[in-house]
Amino acid sequence: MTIQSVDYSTKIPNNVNLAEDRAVLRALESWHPGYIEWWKTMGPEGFQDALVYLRTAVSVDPKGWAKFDYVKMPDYRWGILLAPGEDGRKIPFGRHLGEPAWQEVPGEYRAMLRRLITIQGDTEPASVEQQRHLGKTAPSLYDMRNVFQVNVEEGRHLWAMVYLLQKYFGRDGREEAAELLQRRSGDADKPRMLGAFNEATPDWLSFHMFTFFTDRDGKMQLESLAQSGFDPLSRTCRFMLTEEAHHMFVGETGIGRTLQRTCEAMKAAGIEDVEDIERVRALGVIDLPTMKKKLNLHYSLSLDLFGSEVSTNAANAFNAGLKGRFQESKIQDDHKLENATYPVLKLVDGAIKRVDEPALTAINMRLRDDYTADCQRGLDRWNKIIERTGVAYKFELPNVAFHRHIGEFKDVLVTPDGRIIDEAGWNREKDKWLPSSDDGEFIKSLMTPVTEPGKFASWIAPPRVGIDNKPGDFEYVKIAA
Ligand code: BYC
Ligand code: FE
Ligand code: FE
Repeated sequence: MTIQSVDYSTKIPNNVNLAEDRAVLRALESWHPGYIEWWKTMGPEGFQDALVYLRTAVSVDPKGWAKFDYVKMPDYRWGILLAPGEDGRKIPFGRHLGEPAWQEVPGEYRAMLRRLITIQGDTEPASVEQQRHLGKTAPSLYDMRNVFQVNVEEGRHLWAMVYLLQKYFGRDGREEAAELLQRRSGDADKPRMLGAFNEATPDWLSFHMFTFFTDRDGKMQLESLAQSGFDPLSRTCRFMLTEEAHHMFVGETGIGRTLQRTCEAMKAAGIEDVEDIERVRALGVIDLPTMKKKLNLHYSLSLDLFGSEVSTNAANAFNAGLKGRFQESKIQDDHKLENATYPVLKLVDGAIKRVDEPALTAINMRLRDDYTADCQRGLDRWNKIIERTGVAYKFELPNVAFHRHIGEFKDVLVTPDGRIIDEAGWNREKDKWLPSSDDGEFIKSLMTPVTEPGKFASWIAPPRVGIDNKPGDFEYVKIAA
């Protein structure tokens, strides 16, 4: 199997031989100006002329696929890159298990597949829109470069889905591609498709929580789609996952550095009581209870992205061989799930209980469980950072029924420790569990930009190593005068 190198001779870098696929190349080229227009109006505000030290994908070889250089974001080479095909790949699950993977869209599944690809595509520009103001309050040039890197790669993920739509779905695909540039995050008339992508990302604490929790939903969904029997989707998602790892790194280390800074400042000031919020805030750092509230918010919003616990959509997509489970090939079962069950958390007579459901309809729940376990491993690493500083505090994930808008628990009010309460109780306590407007104001007060190379805002520690092994005072962004 050969790894196809990337063709930079066409306007759109690609490893899918676009130069000889004239119809698709034309469709993409006519979509391109609208994309650039979208990027300039909805992408990072105030930094379109800045030179940013970005990585660009130049191959799909897992070792060394990226090249780093200064680039103005609107000139970024957004490419169409698919992981190499596997000779003789078979559909790994569902009713077509063992049949050759499809290289074209199976007619009977066309609508379902188009919907999955469109939803995936819609989240990518949405996140760029949500993050467009962050450059102006970046705590360092290093962090500013990271948000821009995430943004250009989410832009590339949109290209990836648009390529699939235009190549495989004809006129409908071109219409979907056009609409992906028309919806807007948070817009009352034409919002983005999924809830969490219409929420604001008002500050850097939210950005880091978002890249930890919501990009991790991206990872789980892409892993499931990477199993797809529709081979072009599988290969596309496999390459996207290599980029996704950096997004989660930005979130995990961003929060880790914030924790580090807060705990060290508390220790230096001799503050033992984590709840002594006023004194901690006076140090110019973010208190741990406020960070916990942001964690509660972003985790619960991200859980909603898994859909309902019991879902016939999910069962149909699995049966059809379009969307599998996390690490499908490593699971020891029949990969058809016709007779299997899976324990699902449900509301039974006013209590949260585990109930066995047909495993097929519980596909979303299973992926969500795998997601929760993955999140927990990240929390364990954060808790080690806190522990090493000697501060007595631990992050925990809230109960999955807490603050939900989709699925089994959307109509009940539940505390972070899983007790169902009434509305009066919720209103009394909710500011202890979710960021209040006061918390938002406080965080905002810390979001003053720091643009001197090697310097960092008061509330976040420097990273241990630079991007691309650059020294601490490297000028990651050259801001246009
Ligand atoms: N908000 O059967 P149900 C990423 C709708 S993130 C609004 O429960 P299903 C990224 C649903 O559409 C990954 N509506 O759920 C991260 C359906 O409507 P219809 C994005 C929702 O279909 C950071 C109805 O409710 N990729 O990449 O099994 C930065 C019943 O649905 C929501 C994907 O999500 C919601 N949260 O599962 C950048 C993968 N949830 O059909 C990027 C593709 C459900 O009755 N999408 N509904 O009109 C899917 O696999 C599925 O569509 C979902 C929903 C998992 C999202
Ligand atoms: Fe993405
Ligand atoms: Fe991402």
